Amino acid sequence: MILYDSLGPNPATVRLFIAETQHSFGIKVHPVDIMSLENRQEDYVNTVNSRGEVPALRLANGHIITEITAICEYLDEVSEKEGSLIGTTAEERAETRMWVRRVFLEICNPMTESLRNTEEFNAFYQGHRKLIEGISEPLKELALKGMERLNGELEGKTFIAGSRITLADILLFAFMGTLNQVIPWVLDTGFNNINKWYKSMEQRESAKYLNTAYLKDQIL
Ligand SMILES: N[C@@H](CCC(=O)N[C@@H](CS)C(=O)NCC(=O)O)C(=O)O
Repeated sequence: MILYDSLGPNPATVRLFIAETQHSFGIKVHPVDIMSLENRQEDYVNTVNSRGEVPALRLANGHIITEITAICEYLDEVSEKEGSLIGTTAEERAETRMWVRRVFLEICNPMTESLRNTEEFNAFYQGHRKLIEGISEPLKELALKGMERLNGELEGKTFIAGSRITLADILLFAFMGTLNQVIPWVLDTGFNNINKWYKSMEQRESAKYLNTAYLKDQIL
């Protein structure tokens, strides 16, 4: 398998997920330079991802899977390790997917779109994404509202779904851990339970996969 990998929260989610499975998939990492717009060139768009986005996973049979939750769920299913980061029963899987959806819709997506719609990033995304003037601040407010709610829901829990680590934790940690480099407010909200949870995620072995420099010549 080949993982088309790069900077940013979406690729980081997949790398961290792979690390947390503790399984060696033998995936070759293929770095894509999004800063030089390699992902928007004909070659990548025609042969890897028609949406011009990373990450993408090329399977051994040549088929390509995109969208981070689809990639993570696929890898979880083919992993030969005991356990699952989605769930081992129908109820656990439903619970994980519930939290993944909440975390993505209420926090990760508004956070990312807030960044994309800042003046600083406007030129970079122009022509590739739909940008709306003046929307960055309201989206930040939405993400903060989502974080406030999650902060309350984390009370007394180790992980977002309770006592087991799931894709929901990995997703939020990957987004906060990468986006804070450009919008530092994501780590500076003062939400005590989120702060405690973030610090515990930072201590995990998988956290080093936030760093793309670490991936040079990696087989995951
Ligand atoms: N819905 C996609 C989102 C992927 C995405 O937005 N990736 C970003 C990197 S974090 C990207 O490709 N950015 C490059 C660009 O917009 O030029 C997924 O779930 O994988």
